[in-house]
Amino acid sequence: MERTFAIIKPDAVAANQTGEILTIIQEAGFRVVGMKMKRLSRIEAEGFYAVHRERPFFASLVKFMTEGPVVVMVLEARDAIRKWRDTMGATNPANAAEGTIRKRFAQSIERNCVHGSDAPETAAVEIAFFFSTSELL
Ligand code: 3AN
Repeated sequence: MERTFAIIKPDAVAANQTGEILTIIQEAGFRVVGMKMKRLSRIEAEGFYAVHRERPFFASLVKFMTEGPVVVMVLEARDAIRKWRDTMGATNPANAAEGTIRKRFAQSIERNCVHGSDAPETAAVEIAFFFSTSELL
């Protein structure tokens, strides 16, 4: 079993898509081992996306990620990291495959409704960024 970190981003929470996205997650066979709703501070969003600090879209990304509440989650499944990225679809919804969450709900490459870790190392860092061990059930 593997764990990955997921976010339902402010665009999807504001559009009341949280329930539908959770249904997709559960029907895909993930076990939700941690979940909370919170509003990211600027400091948290900058820290979380620190690898993108030099990118031209960084300031806009931080503004977007702090504009309203998000749902942060830890998902468990066999091959969870790849499986969740496949379920989300491509970063740019224009390139996302039919049936993926981003194809269905995302508005743009920035407002793309969900996040998923891209590798085991980043999953471990991202999970620890938001959850203590006792919050993973
Ligand atoms: P992913 O979320 O698919 O792993 P990353 O890690 O490359 O994609 O990008 C992190 C986030 O930064 C994306 N989810 C998206 O919100 C934003 N982003 C990525 N590339 C762009 C871009 N070219 N323009 C605006 N925002 C972007």
